[in-house]
Amino acid sequence: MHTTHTIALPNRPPLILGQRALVMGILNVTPDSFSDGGQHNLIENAVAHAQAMIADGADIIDIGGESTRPGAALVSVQEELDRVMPVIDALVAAGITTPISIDSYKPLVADQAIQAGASIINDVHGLQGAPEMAEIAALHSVPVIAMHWDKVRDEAKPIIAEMARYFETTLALAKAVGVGRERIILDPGFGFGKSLAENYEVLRELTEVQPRGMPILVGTSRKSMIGRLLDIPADERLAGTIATTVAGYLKGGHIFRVHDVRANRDALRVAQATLYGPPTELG
Ligand code: 7PM
Repeated sequence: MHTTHTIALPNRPPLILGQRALVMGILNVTPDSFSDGGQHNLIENAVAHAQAMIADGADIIDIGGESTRPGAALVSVQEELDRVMPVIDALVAAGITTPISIDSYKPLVADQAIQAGASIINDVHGLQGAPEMAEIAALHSVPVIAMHWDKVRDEAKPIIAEMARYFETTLALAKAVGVGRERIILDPGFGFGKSLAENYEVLRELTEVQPRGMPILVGTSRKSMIGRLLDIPADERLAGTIATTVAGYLKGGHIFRVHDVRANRDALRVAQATLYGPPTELG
């Protein structure tokens, strides 16, 4: 049912993707996220939050300094660096060995973050925002999460086919600088330029995300595809999020980017036992 993949990371054991789903914990370091008083406090709180997510079973920590929400205020490179870099340094200083992904479409931010200890690029522009992004991935030999976000797409065209064309471009840009597809994780980009119906269509047809057989990340946590359906605010969307996580797993998803690590991980373990039986060792 799940395709299996071993994705090399620099200075770390590889990511093993397959029947055991990986959980990526979201660590937002925007001023509105951990801001009950100054920069020092923000860093301490961010590290504590990362440690709590790791204790809850996070396999990857995704750190982002710009709220990527469609329509959100843009943040300068310097501002994003100022937010993200002290936190990465503090995570490394705290001895955290859980792989860190950098949620940024800015090549300079990705480059600095990797030099400081991040080992995965999470690019919501799918390597199509800046030509240097693929080069940064090549330079550091890191994997890339390539998310679909096509701001100029023809909304009359079927989403799955449009996404396939988009990812063809992503893979070609990567290949041109020597980043093979064994280093790329596809992400359909839930909530990014898609209608409510399209978001659910993509979740339903997750195995049809092209090229088929590549690893897939699902990022639905607390998103409007849940909130609009149920008419509830972000802080009440956990049950809906878990439904999308389990649905995405049953449809072949490999990595789940979530705010609520423990609840989603528990649900994924139960879903895994349902598909494959309980793990023989620790799974
Ligand atoms: C609305 C839309 C509100 C998106 C909040 C968001 C993804 C990501 C984000 C994703 C990958 C959020 C976001 N979403 N990176 N960054 N995949 N790879 O929920 O779905 O944090 S931003």
